[in-house]
Amino acid sequence: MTDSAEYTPPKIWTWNKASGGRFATINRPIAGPTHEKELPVGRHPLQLYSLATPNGIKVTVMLEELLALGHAGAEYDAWFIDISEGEQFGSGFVAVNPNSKIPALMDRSGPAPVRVFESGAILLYLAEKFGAFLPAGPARAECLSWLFWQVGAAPYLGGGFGHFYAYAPAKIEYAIDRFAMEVKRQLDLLDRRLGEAAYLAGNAYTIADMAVWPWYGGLAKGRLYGDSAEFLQVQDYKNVQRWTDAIADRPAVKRGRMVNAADQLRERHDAGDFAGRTT
Ligand SMILES: N[C@@H](CCC(=O)N[C@@H](CS)C(=O)NCC(=O)O)C(=O)O
Repeated sequence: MTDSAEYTPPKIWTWNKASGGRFATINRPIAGPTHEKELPVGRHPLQLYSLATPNGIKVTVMLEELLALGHAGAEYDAWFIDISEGEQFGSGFVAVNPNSKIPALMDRSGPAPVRVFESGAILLYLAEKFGAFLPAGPARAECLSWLFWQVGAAPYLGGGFGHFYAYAPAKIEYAIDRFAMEVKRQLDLLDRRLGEAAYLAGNAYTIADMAVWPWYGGLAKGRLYGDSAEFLQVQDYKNVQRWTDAIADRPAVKRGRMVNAADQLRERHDAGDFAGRTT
């Protein structure tokens, strides 16, 4: 990396391993496995390979919500994937998610295992499999619109704002300004929508809320990116605050947040694993 603010890109980009910043050690310009490693398989129909990041929490919350509704087929084993150690590049993990990112799900309930990757796709797969948290009729379109909005919008929050505000090796005003503006716009968008309806798709809590809450609810409560809550003045988004609190109160959300967290429940294999634990 050059220190100069006046960086002129070379004709051909080459991989400079010393590019710096948090996560520099796991970023690389090629896909595929770096090493051979099989994944463990537990006794339940669903095998989740994940970590309690905002993307990971979406799925563990959904699974806990399904179990709370009585869907016994949603029982799952959740395995801890340490992305800081490069476990997402093991051959077994890459076979479940060729994109090498958590969360990744293997459904072993049928005659042949089905792999599902991308958190939005996993939420939709589970909602359709169990007929839950995805409304019918016009609310379905609204739900899918917000679900797809989230998977498109979050990289501006995490990869854009979060990266340049908290993780980049240098504070670059242009980059922080650009992404702070976009994230404030996103928060305002959500605030306006949540001023019209209790939840993103309407009156009911759906997979759209499960996708958006870990990111924008986390941001609204100061759980992401250092001092960003003050920097972005997140308390001003009153409807986002109300919605964030309502979802945080759900028992399944409290359980889902603990799963695959290094300091909580690294692995989850049974409902009894939560006993005696609090968020
Ligand atoms: N679009 C993906 C993003 C998943 C993602 O970025 N996962 C991160 C953790 S939150 C990860 O596994 N990073 C490891 C890496 O990039 O090597 C999704 O929604 O599932």
